[in-house]
Parts: sequence; structure tokens; C-alpha cells
Amino acid sequence: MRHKIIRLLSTALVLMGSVVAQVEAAPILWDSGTGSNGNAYEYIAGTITWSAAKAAAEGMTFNGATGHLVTLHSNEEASFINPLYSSDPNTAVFGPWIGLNDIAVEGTYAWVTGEAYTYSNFSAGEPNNVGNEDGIHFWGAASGRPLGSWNDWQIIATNGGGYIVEFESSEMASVPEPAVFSLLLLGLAGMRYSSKKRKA
Ligand SMILES: [Ca+2]
Ligand SMILES: [Ca+2]
Ligand SMILES: [Ca+2]
Repeated sequence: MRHKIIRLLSTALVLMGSVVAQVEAAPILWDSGTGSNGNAYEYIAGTITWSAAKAAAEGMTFNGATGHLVTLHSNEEASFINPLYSSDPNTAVFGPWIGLNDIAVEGTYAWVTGEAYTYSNFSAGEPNNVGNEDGIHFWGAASGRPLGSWNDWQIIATNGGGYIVEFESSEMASVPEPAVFSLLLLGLAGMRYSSKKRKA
């Protein structure tokens, strides 16, 4: 019986692991160094418009936190994020979309989360709103501009550089995967109960 329980338990753990991998994002925590905020960041590769990237980011979860397109407040935050994407050749010129836009009022820039717009890193000559550009992205390493500097670009244009999603530490659960852990305990209790019942 004990062997059977161990076998069942390991099967359950493997199954839960694969379910978690499908649902959960796998971002990197910024939890050390100057200005670190405990938030988690992930580069998602792909060819996508700014609007679709915004929706995709907001459809992701990590440890209880809902994602959003990245919001930046310091050079330190930018320095943490740049290496997440800069080695992907797809970001060589057009790097990932970020959560800044001037969709509501032309020339008035706002973060998707409503956070204060207190930090800016536009490339020289940008934003220039050529053809109504309202979504912001990073320039890539081979763009001829500083890596990670910003450009405004049309939100309906696809950008092959993907996007960066951010998860707020304030929204994260303190204990990882509480729901899955409870299920595991329930399952163990159930197996004990049925094994006792058979013996009785
Ligand atoms: Ca942020
Ligand atoms: Ca604009
Ligand atoms: Ca521009």
C-alpha cells in the first residue's frame, strides 16, 4: 500500500507540475541591487501589435499577480530588463513593446497601469508621432540608437520584437501556489481515508 501511495503521489506531482507550467508565466524576479522592487519581468517573443501585446500581458498570471506591459521608473529598472531580450536576434532593431502610450491624448504619455509618468528614456528625435504613433517600444542593440531607448510606433503595426510583461510584487501570494498545495493535502487525506477503510 505504501508503495502504491508513493507512486500515486509522484504521478500527482508530475501532473500538477505540467498544469502549472502551462498556466503560469516564468518571469525573473528583480529582488536585488539598487532600486529593486521585487517585481517579476518576462520577455515574450513574437510578432504582435501594441494593443494585442497589452491584452496578452494582462491575460498572464504569476503567483497570484496579473501581468501588464512593463512600466519603467529608473535606469536601474531598464538595466535589469534589457538583458532579458537583447540576445534575441528578433529584437536587433525593433525591441519589445512597453506599457507607455499616448492613445488618449496625443503627446500626453501614460503608463497602462496609471502609474505616474516620472521617468523617460526617448531616443534622440523621438517621440515624433509619424503617421500617428501612440505605442512605445525599446530600440534593439543593432538599431543605431542606444539599446533600450524608446521610440513611438503605430499601435496597429506589428513589431517583431515581442513585449515585456511585468508582475507587481504587491499582488503576489506570499506562499507559492497555495491552491495547488491545498489540493495536494486533500488528495493525501483522501488516500489515507480510503486505505484505512479497506483495512477496516
Ligand atoms: Ca514597473
Ligand atoms: Ca502619438
Ligand atoms: Ca517614432
